[in-house]
Amino acid sequence: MGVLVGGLLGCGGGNNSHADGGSQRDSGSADVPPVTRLVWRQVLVDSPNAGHQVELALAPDGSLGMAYYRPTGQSQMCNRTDPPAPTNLYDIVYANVKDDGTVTKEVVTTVPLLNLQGLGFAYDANGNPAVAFMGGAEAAYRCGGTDIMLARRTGPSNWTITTVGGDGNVNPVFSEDSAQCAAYQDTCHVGDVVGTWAALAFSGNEPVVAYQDIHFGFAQDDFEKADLELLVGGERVDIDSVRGAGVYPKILIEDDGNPSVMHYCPFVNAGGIWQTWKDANGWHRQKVVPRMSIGYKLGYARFGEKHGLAYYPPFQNRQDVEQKLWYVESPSGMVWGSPEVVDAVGDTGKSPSLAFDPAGRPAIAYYRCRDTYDPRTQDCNPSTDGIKLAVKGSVWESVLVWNDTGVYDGTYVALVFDKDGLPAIAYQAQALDTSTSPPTVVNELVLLRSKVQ
Ligand SMILES: [Ca+2]
Ligand SMILES: [Ca+2]
Ligand SMILES: [Ca+2]
Repeated sequence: MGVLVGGLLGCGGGNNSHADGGSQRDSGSADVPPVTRLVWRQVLVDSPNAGHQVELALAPDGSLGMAYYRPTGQSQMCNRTDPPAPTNLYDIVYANVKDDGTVTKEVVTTVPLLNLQGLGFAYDANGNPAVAFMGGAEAAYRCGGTDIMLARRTGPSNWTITTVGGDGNVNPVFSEDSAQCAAYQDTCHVGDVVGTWAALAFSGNEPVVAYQDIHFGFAQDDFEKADLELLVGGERVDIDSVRGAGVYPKILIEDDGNPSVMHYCPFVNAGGIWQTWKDANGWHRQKVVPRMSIGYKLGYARFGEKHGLAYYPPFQNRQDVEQKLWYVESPSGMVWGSPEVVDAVGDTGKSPSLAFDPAGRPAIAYYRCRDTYDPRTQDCNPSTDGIKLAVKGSVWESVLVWNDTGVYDGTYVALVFDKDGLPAIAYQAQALDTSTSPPTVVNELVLLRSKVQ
């Protein structure tokens, strides 16, 4: 444990629902406590430099699993640039926390990456965890891993890693995409860099992996014309082609076993948040949220037929939308209502993670950057920030779950409901350790467990 544990963890603050990417059975009504009656305790999962882009899931055995990046502090030289340049090495870590607080951690693999751009985490039908990520080989013009990879746990500290794809040469499912791809010099098929923004879900034991194809992966044009690709039914397909889509994807598996993918397109030609899904009639897609800048990451979950999406628009000179937490719901998974503001106090809603509680109420865990709205700054305030949880009964009710002064508590946030139907939140706590010279940044991965007061 790091020297900041006392500072980070010392200040006591206070089913069957599935979080982002999970599926959800109807469970009828259930007794659920008001969010204001929950008390919280911290479990330190990893320190001193852990929790980057953490994803959280309820394991079939009732324990809680997490996958995240942990910088190794090491790098390797890449000769794709002139002069050669170092590429940072990151551990991908799987952590498991049992009810009694026992924490186990395993390094799944170590990958060289230019940027951290997400990972997918889920349990298969046999209860084995799996991680989808960008790794594998370098590309012609890009350093670090440039393939979409899948790691599946086959035993303690034992992971079988396969390459899902090394390039983006797969066919679009939409005929208009095929036409557009052809009009852009066959862009959707060229290049050798895939795997940014990986997402993972299981249809039974069959992995469904969403990821971007960024073609050659170095020019602005490559990102503007990125594809969103999907491994589904053992086959790779292109489900959104040459429009720059596929940022922050989340996958839900519907009752018929087909996927519904929510993803963000930051570019003008298709800007906004899109839903792309398959049913017995084939593939469909629609824009759910109009064009705006969206911050890391999307919350997407369902409860029976009801689907929900949570998102956070950062500063963009649009006071009507920015620096608030938003939610939009669909009763069917196909027709969406109007977006509603969940929380608008200060700069709030970063890293939103959505799950439904056992009564079918949407719940969102997120980071409040500061408690006052000020479009002139995007700096967070460690005194007035913190982890928040909002739950919608008849109206949205939100509580501050945790805020330690001097700590940025919530740089990455993930929510699930545990086997008792109570919310659990994984987050990264970031603080400066001034006992070292020079001071060092400490990134702790913390799991918050709740019980009814
Ligand atoms: Ca590649
Ligand atoms: Ca492609
Ligand atoms: Ca704080």
